[in-house]
Amino acid sequence: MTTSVTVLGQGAMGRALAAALLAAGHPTTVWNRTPGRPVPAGARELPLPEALHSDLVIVCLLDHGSIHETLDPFAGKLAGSAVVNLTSTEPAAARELAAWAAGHGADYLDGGIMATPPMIGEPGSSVLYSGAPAVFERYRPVLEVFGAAEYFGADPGQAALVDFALLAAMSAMFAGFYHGAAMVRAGGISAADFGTRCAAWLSAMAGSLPEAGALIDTGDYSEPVQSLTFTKAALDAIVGASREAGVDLDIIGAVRNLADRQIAAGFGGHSSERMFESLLP
Ligand code: FVH
Repeated sequence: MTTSVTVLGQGAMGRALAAALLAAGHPTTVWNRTPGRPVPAGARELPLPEALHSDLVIVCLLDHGSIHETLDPFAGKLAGSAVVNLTSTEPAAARELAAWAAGHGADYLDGGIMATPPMIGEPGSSVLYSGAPAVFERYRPVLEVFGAAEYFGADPGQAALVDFALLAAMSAMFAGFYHGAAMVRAGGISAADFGTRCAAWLSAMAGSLPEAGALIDTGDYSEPVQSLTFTKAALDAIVGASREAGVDLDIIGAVRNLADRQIAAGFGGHSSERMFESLLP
C-alpha cells in the first residue's frame, strides 16, 4: 500500500525531500509557514492542521524551537500518526521531542540528514535514524527514497549525537584546510590549487581512521608507531612555519595543546592517538 506523507517546511531541504517522495510515487502534502514558497510539482499544499492528515508526518524546519512553534497548537491532531523529525536538533532536544510526541499519542523517530538538498535521493546520500524501532521498520521503504537509511537504536538522541559528531569532524577538517590555505598564500599558491592537493592528501590519510579508532578503543597507547614526543616536534615545526607565514595560531595551536597536555602528564612515549584523551572530561 502506498504511504501518504506530509512534509512540514518547504525550505531547500524540505522541498528536496518532498520531490523525492513524489518521484517515488507517494501522495505528498506540504506545508510552509510563509505562503508562496515554490513547492515541487504534484505536491498538495494545505494549511495546518489539515496538512497533518497523512500516515507519516516529516518535519524539516529550522530548529527545535520552530518545531514547537509550529506543532504545539495542533499537537492533539498528531495522535496515532508517526512523526519523523529531520530538523537538525541536539540529542537532548530530540529526546524532549520524543517525550512530547508520546504525550500526544504519536510515534516519533529522529533523523540526521547526511546530505545537501541536491544529494537527496542520489547515491552518497544517507540519513541516520533513532527512536521508535517499529516506526523505522514500518516506514523504512519510504525513508529509503531519501538515501541510505541507517538505524541507531531506540534512544531518540542517538542519531543526532552521531550526526553532530560527524559534523564536528568535518568542521575541524575544513578549518584545517583553511589554515593550510592561509599558509601557502604566503608562498603565492592559490586556495584552489591547495584545495586540489589537500583533498588528495586528506583522502589518503583518512584511510587510517578505523585503525586509529581501534587503538583508542583499547585504551592502551603504550606501544607507539608514532610517539607523542615525535608528533610534538612536528607540531612545533608546523606552528613555527605558520608563524613565519603570518598565519593565526588558533587552529594549529589548539591541536598542539592536545599533545602538550598528554606530554605534561608523562605520556610522551605513548602513541600520538593519546591526544584523544585530552578531549575527555
Ligand atoms: N540544507 C542543508 O544542506 C542541510 C543538510 C543537513 C540538514 N539540514 C537541516 O535541515 C533543516 C532545514 O534546512 P533547510 O536547508 O531546508 O533550511 P532553509 O532553506 O533555511 O528553510 C528553513 C525552513 O524552516 C522554516 N522555518 C523557519 N523558522 C520557522 C518557524 N519559527 N516556524 C515555522 N517554520 C519555520 C522556513 O519557513 P519560512 O521561513 O519559509 O516561513 C523554511 O521552511 C535544518 O534543521 C537544517 O539544519 C539541512
